[in-house]
Amino acid sequence: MTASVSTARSTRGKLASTLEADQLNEITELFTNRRKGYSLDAPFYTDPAIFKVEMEAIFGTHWLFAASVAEIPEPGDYVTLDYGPHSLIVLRNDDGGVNVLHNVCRHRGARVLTEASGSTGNLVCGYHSWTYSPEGDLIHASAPGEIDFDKNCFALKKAHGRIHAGLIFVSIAQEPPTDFDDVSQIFEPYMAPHDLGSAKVAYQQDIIEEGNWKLVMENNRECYHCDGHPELACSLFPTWGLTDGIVPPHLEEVWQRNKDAQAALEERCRRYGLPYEVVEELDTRVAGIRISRESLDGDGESFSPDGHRLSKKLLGDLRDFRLGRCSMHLQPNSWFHFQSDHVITFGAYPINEHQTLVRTTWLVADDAVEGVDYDLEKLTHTWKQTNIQDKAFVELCQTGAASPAYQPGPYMKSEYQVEAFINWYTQRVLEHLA
Ligand code: 3BY
Ligand code: FES
Repeated sequence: MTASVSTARSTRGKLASTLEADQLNEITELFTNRRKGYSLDAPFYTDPAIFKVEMEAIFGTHWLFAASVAEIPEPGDYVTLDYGPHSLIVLRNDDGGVNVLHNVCRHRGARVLTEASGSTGNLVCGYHSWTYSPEGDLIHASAPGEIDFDKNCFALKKAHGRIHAGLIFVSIAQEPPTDFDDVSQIFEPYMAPHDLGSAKVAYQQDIIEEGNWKLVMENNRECYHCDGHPELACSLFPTWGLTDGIVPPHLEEVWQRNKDAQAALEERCRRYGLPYEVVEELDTRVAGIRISRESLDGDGESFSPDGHRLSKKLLGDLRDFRLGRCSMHLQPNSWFHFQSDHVITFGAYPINEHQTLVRTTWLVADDAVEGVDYDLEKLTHTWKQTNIQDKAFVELCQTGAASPAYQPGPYMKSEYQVEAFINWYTQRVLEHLA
């Protein structure tokens, strides 16, 4: 907490230099006067100045999911991660950890690595061949006839990286919030048994949604719209949005079936020593989190039309396919579905105030053979379709926010996680602006 506040103080100076004082006051007022329980005012989705504030207060301050270790299994493997004006290199080091470096050459600022992923020894800038070690130290900068200069002063700028249960997180803050220490301890026991260290990438999909990143997140945080996901709906019990005690007569039978399946799932988890309690701290923590382990319909194993497994190989040391889905939401920009046979990770990376990159990665056991143990089309079908449908929903809302007729509307009870996301977001920005 103290750490994030001190970062906020040091960066407010930067905001003040890039935004007019009037503009900053206006933005602060918008955040302060927001009508609770209602969707945000239009400028939150359309105003480049607010985007600038978010790039500092949210994406410049907090821990962000970057990739899983399955994407960079060997020393020297890297991914580049771009969001807003930032580009980071996330490189696996010899110690099994990650080096996180700003992808901006210290000579004249060229991007050093231009590929989305790869494997490298030293990092060589393509412009004038300044060469950096994997730790980012400048080790070679030859220019004929040049007087010597102190190379120590021109290392690539470093950011923070950490790995928990095979998930890699980065932060570009000087002092990232320490609350993540506790949060990582909360989610590790849920995710670690799936052992992403012995998983491989089956498929990765990048889509650009023509919408503000918060619309992407809001859409992800509710299933009120899940009738719009016919493929996903096959593996979910059709009881989303319902609360105990208010079940319409035609859904009583399926409600009971879901309850029985959930009880059986929890019994299996107890038997295998897997945690199944719901964690609900979406806006009560600096590193907001939600975890729930939920039964799936049909065979209850995976996101397939009949709930049957999509890969024949169990992940990690798991001993049972019928583990439903263990879903995790992390503020500000990621969500995950862990099944016994595969894991799907999602990250939303803002490009600007009206465009967002959504990266989805499907992971299977590293000894699973494509075409033998899993069919790639079947493995990816449900979430590819769901992503296309979600993209359309987000884009409808972005168009609406740009219209003069747009006015914030009320969140329904089943949208409490959307509200928690918005509460978390506004609280974090207001702290930063304080
Ligand atoms: O990832 C999910 O579970 C959410 C639920 C509804 C929209 N999105 C598909
Ligand atoms: Fe990188 Fe010149 S800009 S070496």
